[in-house]
Amino acid sequence: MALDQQTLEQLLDTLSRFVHERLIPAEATVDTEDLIPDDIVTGMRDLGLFGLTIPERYEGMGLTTAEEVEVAWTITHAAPAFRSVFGTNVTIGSQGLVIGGTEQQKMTWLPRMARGEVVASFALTEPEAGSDAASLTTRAERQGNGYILNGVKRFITNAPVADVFTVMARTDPQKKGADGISAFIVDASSDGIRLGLPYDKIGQKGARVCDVIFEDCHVPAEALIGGVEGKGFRIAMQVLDRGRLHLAATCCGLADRIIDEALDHALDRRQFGRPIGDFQLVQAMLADSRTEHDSAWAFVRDVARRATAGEPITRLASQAKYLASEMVGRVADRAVQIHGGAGYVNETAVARLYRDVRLYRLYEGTSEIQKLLIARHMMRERRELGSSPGAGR
Ligand code: COS
Repeated sequence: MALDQQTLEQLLDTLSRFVHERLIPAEATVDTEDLIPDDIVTGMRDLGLFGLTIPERYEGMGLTTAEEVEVAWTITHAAPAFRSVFGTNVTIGSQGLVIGGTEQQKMTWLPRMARGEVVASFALTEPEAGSDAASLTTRAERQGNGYILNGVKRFITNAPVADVFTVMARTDPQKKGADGISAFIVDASSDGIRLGLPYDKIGQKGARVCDVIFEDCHVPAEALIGGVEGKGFRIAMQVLDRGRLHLAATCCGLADRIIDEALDHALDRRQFGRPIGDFQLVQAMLADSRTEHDSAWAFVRDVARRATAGEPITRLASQAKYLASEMVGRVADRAVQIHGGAGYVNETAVARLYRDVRLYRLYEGTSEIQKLLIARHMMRERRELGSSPGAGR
């Protein structure tokens, strides 16, 4: 259910204060210690951030997609590792259940996810199945009244702290592609689950990522999301549609923050007897960044509005993610350039954010996969509808 405008603005104001008073001051320490302090996680729980998109019926805030992107933009004015604390509960970790879960599955897990009592992770990627997600080989073999899971899931965000996983696994080995894949909601405390060591990433320090290894892990039949086999890949793709749009909004929030950092530096830093912002080559970088952010953000908001109105957004979500993730990469690169040598040392915010934003062109589908998806949809739309509508239709 949509919030009224005043409630939404109050929420965004509160989050903006949280970002500036609690998160930004903690960024440098989080980067060096690779850990988000417990009091910040508690603060996020108190603000209801774990349940932003979970329907109110299951104790979440039930934000519409249009509202969700405003929240994502606001919160990512701080380093993106903070968002990842609750990010999987809000997007890929919970949405499989929201989209395809049975009432029983929803009642069991969603209220606890919304309250931040459990952390939910999304386990799709494997060592040999990254961009080609439909080639995954993790097996879910029917045995008695349940399934036995075997396989390895790679680069799973929040796995080191997860209480529950949405796991995509092959229930029908005869079907090689998407059709043989089912989705399961798996309690992380089940026997037969082992975690790899946390990855030492180049950025987003504090965000936790590791492999998850299933070795004869028995799950009950009730763990099959929706109670029907063969729907797992489609569920995962629908989850990613919304996840990609959410990520696009976070790219825009980060870009806006980075532009502020660059602008402050351009005004403060003096060379040749004047602020470097007086020089036209610096001005050009600022102008390009501002313009690129504003256009990407306008597009993301438009797609979110369409999603809220119930329009299909698969292609548009890929466009938004591609556009915004490439945009924030360029914005961060220019900000480092404006900072000069200071932009290359980790005590400077833009140096850390430059490392952080690199991930956006990779996860939840690389830029190359987004382009492939966009073009595929354009061609299908032309074949089936006789047109491939642009966003301005
Ligand atoms: N919503 C609903 N259904 C979808 C869908 C979506 N967004 N996307 C695909 N499907 C359905 C298709 O309609 C198709 O079903 P039908 O055969 O009944 O039509 C089925 O799923 C298979 O889809 P498709 O043929 O497009 O699968 P491909 O193997 O060609 O894979 C890509 C498509 C490459 C786009 C997919 O594997 C992908 O997104 N890869 C990137 C994965 C990713 O983002 N990984 C990051 C990990 S999560 S952090």
